[in-house]
Amino acid sequence: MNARPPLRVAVTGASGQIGYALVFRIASGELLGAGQPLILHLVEIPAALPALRGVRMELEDCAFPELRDIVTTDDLGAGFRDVDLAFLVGAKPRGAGMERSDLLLQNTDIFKTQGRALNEHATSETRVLVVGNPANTNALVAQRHAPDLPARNFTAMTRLDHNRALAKVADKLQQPVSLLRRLCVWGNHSGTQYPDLSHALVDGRPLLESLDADWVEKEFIPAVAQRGAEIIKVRGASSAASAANAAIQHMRLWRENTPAGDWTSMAVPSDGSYGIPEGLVYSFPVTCSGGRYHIVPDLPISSYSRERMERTRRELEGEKSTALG
Ligand code: NAX
Repeated sequence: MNARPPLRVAVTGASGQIGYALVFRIASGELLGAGQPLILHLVEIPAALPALRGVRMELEDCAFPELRDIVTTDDLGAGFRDVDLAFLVGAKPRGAGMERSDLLLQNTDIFKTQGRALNEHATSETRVLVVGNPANTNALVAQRHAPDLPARNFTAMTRLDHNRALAKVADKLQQPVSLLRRLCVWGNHSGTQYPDLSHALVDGRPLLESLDADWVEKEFIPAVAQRGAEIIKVRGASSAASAANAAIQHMRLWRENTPAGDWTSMAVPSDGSYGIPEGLVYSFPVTCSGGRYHIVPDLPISSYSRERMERTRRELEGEKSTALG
């Protein structure tokens, strides 16, 4: 008989497209591993509760062996109480004619409320991943409204951008993704992000030896940064399965270890590394071990990289001042 206590996993926006792609994979054991029981806390706005009931029924119909209970709620107290992991996916989408600053402010309200609820109902061990956009700044807002929780527990997702970069380079080199190491994405999950190949290796050799600098600057960086928009154009809806996949990877790597000699990209509160102001939620290359992430230290930064890193930093500081006044 399994003696492990269940872990509690919260997902907001659980009946949205990413939520629908995410919760079944979590319930199947892909996040926590076989033999780890779990309880899902699925959080939605009142209007989406009927759809959420449908998601719950489908989860029940999967008869997942490790899924011990499902909480469906529009109450953040019930949603976040004692959760071990929180995926904050639900957010206000950008409507027609809406300015980016309007989107930012409407989401600021949502993430202020969620930060306060986490502060009250979650624990100092709760790990938070913000997926809902603008993800970095939403994570910053939630963190600022949860003063009793460790700031480092609040992160935002750039692993989807990291994966897009891996896939693009693998395709260009006609090499499997498994041979690539040490790519990273710096900064904001937005068009200013900087997917950086300067430290990357292919089969142990510096990757830039095999790539033309012009291709990197003119094709690779814009293609990765604009991939989300490209998916919307082709699919008629934004990335969902690939976002859910990246969210699971982000949390798994955080709880477990990054493979030896490799990194992942995570947007985390800066500790001042690379001149990024402390507290700004900025994507860095990180390693994970012992259940913690560590920003990769002391990488040499070229003047080109510095300029790109600063551009995305400036955008994040602008978002921060709009969101926090
Ligand atoms: P959907 O509109 O399909 O689903 C969002 C769900 O969130 C809806 O069911 C809605 O009812 C719910 N919701 C809204 N406000 C809520 C609140 N205050 N509390 C709880 N639930 C709430 O969007 P979806 O495609 O699932 O995308 C979700 C978010 O992920 C969006 O903000 C989107 O921009 C963002 N993304 C972030 C990515 C990243 O890499 N960080 C990539 C994919 C995606 O674009």
